[in-house]
Amino acid sequence: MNPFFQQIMRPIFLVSSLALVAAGWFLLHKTSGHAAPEVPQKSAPARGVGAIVPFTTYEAEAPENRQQATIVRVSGLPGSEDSSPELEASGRAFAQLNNTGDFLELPNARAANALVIRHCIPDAPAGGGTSATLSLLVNGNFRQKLTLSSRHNWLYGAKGQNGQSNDPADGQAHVFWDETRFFIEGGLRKGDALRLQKQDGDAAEFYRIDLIDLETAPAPLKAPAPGTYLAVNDFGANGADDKDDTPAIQACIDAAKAQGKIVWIPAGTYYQNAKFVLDGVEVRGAGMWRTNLLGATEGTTWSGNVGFQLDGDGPKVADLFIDSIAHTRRSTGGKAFSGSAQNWRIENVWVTHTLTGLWLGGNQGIVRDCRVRFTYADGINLNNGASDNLVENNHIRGCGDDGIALLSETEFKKPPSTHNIVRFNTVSAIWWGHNGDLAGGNNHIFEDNVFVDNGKMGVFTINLPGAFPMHPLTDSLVRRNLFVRGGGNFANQKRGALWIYPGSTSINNVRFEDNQILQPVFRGIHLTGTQPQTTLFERNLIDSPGEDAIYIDAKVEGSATFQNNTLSHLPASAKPLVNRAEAKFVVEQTGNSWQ
Ligand SMILES: [Ca+2]
Ligand SMILES: [Ca+2]
Repeated sequence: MNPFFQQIMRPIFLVSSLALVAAGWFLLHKTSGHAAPEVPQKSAPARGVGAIVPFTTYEAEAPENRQQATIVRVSGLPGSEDSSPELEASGRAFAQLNNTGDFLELPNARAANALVIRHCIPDAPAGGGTSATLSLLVNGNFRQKLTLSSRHNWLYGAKGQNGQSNDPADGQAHVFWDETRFFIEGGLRKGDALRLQKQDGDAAEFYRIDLIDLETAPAPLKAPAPGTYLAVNDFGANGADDKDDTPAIQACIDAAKAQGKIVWIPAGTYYQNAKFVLDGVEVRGAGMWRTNLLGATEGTTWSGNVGFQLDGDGPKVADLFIDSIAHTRRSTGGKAFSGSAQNWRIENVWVTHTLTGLWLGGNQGIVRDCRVRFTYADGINLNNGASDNLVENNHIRGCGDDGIALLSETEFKKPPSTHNIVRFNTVSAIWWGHNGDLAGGNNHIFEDNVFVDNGKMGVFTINLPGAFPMHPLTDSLVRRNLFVRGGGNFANQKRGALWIYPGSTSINNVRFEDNQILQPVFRGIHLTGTQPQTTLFERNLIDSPGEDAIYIDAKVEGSATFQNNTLSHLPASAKPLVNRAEAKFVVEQTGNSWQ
């Protein structure tokens, strides 16, 4: 274990006295129906699971809200080709305003100056999106109009596939939700009633609201210490006009590289038309609510025209917001972060509407305290031999592929990736792929994460498909995670909340300990694939599965040990454990609640 790894293994978070809310645990247990049993854990986390975030999430459908609205929920088990707003919604439910006067009200809101709405308004008849206002009221008094858009959501394609066309003629609709953020004029005091209402002039045929995040966005951060930085404004960038800032900011980056200084981007909105290359350079903004980098043109490559390429030793980006206008093809949005660097850092960055959030190789990097919302593909993906990296306390929602993935591909001819840690993250409402994906390499850890809701697949996978050959996965640990409502019916597979698939290479000595698997849509644990797998499941809880709690497909080879696991609220027609592989797959069971 190298010194870096030891350092990041220590608990890093000092929870401040600010009114921070552990997003995952509290809200989910408040809204998850009948209580799952308490099961003692073998090991204790440094704090509660999931990301600690400065905002509070209010699900629109929650019964404590006032609603003159239609509440829509998933009912029954999804078919393999199903796509629907409720299947892709957080909590698998939402509120819909149809008629003038309809509203959603939070009767007892927290103090806040900013909100995020996860919403869906109709698409244009020929695709490409519409926009419409919605009215915001506080304590019954009109405050402001909020302009919502469906430019990015509403994608189309063949049923059961991840189609990303804007043309409704190309097939079934999916990708129903987008997120938009606003400052609240005049702000909210604790206990105020916050209402979103369809009033005169709010012209969309319907307004679907999945959730609202309320937050007190901090004031703009101050510039770094005098003499340590170069400001992009001194190179011609202007965050108050609508002109392109790309050459000015890149010139500032290059000068900062030559002089060994930080790049400072003050509060403002800057337009970007080519990726910024950071060779070991540090870039800071005034905060994720204050410094905005907007991709202003459709890209032409997978890397796209927005965000940063990280190279060299020590590139760092912190405290800014990245948004892409791209919506015509998933690839044109580009990756907000690409490249392969040593000692990279990405902190307090908010990414949306890009192809991916992070798509990085490299070593000894840290991404933490970031938000990734609505990407066309993965939220955070470490690949290309990436090792000794930490993914911590990020909040990810609405990705078009894996929320957080560790890939160890063979195509780059690099050794297997090793020693990546993914912890204290919350990943929700993924429309394709899985919330978490551990695909090859060794000595990785996924711990203390909250993975919740997924439209098509499981919430956690070891996915080793033939189409993307990976190194074997060995000697890794998945523990103390909270997996909620995982599972989908992609290709009629009834994927379990945990979907373990060695399709082209093997899995050896992977341990699942002290995880809570709540309300899996189909199976809780689902072992499939054709290559050997050897796993241990110890002290996990499966509560309220939709079908058999543990399911082993017919072609699976290898062995699994299940010891001291707990199963509760099994449907009458379901079994605790089904081994269709029989003699080819050895199952050892000791001390489980169903024995
Ligand atoms: Ca919801
Ligand atoms: Ca400008």
